Amino acid sequence: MSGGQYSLEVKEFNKNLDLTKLKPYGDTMNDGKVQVSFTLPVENNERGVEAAIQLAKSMGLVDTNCAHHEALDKEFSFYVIYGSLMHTVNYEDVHVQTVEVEIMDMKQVGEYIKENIKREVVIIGASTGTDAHTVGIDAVMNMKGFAGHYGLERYPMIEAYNLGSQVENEEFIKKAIELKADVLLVSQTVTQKDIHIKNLTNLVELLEAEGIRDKVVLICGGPRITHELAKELGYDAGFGPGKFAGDVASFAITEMVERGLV
Ligand code: B12
Repeated sequence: MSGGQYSLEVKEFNKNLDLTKLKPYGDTMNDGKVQVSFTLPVENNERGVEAAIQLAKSMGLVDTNCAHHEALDKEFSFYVIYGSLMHTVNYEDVHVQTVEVEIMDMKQVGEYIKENIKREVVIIGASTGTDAHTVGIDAVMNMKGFAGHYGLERYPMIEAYNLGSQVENEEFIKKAIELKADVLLVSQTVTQKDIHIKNLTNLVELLEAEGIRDKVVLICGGPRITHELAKELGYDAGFGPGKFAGDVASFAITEMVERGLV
């Protein structure tokens, strides 16, 4: 197929795309195809399958079919339901708060600090409260990094301290004061019963009580953390999956300079 023919076909195909009525894409535009999977606390049999299909219909799925079902235990069964979603979303009205900063690579970060801050930047990080997950904070901080992105420990002009997991907020603040930290990184993975909200809020309150909230750049991150949530909770920024040391470092040092924390 020639290039011209191909782009003509793509144009024809996209004609049916209306961003004000966005739908999932399966194999034809606007078919709304989705797959949902869930567990029901009932036996794996025809009745369970029918219950699963009815639930899928109540979610707004039509042309449903049960692609897979299996017993997990005597009284628990797992379902995969395939169908077409009736609902649409107006993509033109979808707005999200994101961290808006020019992302620098490791070398550029070092140069920016030398030029604008003129001393090493101290960054401490931890997974706080009862949270035992370390992989997220390690991904951002460890020398070897994650998914091809080196961690902050490798960055020139950055002194990075990874305190690990299950660090109490009080202990975290004590360490921040002791190390004269410029930037505080908090990782929260467990969100059951909104434990992350309570923990993150408590940290801000303690920092305010110590009178140091305005003197540091405060950043949180984790699989369910968004920039919007972080801002709501009193943080300077929030980072979720797909973000790495470069994103965090770029934001932190730009923020330090903008706020005169140099
Ligand atoms: C590995 C793991 C564990 C390991 C952790 C080992 C370790 N040393 O970390 C162990 C087995 C110990 C564990 C325990 C538990 N776990 Co667990 N665990 C996982 C698992 C499989 C992977 C998490 C992970 O490592 N992701 C990889 C990292 C790289 O991704 P990430 O954290 O999102 O990090 C990225 C970004 O979010 C961001 N980021 C993260 N942190 C930060 C911080 C900053 C400052 C910044 C800028 C960015 C940033 O950068 C990273 C790179 O892009 C997940 C399920 C899953 N597949 O995700 C469950 C999961 C997180 N665990 C879960 C649970 C419930 C638990 C337990 C409570 C289970 C139990 N009942 O005992 C305990 C928790 C105990 C405790 N006190 O915390 C649930 C959490 C549910 C929830 N929403 O609350 C999950 C989702 C599993 C599930 N589906 O139920 N777990």
